[in-house]
Amino acid sequence: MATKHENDAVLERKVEALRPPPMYQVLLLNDDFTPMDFVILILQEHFNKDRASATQIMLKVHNEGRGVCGVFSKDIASTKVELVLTHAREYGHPLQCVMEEA
Ligand code: TYC
Repeated sequence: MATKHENDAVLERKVEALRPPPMYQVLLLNDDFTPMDFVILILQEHFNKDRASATQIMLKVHNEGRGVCGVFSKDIASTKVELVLTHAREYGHPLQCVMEEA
């Protein structure tokens, strides 16, 4: 027979199965060195933004310090962060990209 503790684990698994998976925002952070045009390209290439909305997001980051690029599952968000950071470092820019639970 299952112990009380085992029953708790089974209940928690059932609750988890019903809850939608947690989602994560991917954000860009401002810095003084990354060129504005490079940030716009990042938003177009990695987050599927058109030039107008990429420009808006870049300016929001520039003026307010951070801005949301998109909301994704944990694995996709984490891969986006890694690809953006790799891309930025290849071009020698200090651009920072992070993820946060939405
Ligand atoms: N602040 C940068 C500049 O003046 C532009 C910039 C925007 C950098 C957004 C990073 O995430 C960023 N060139």
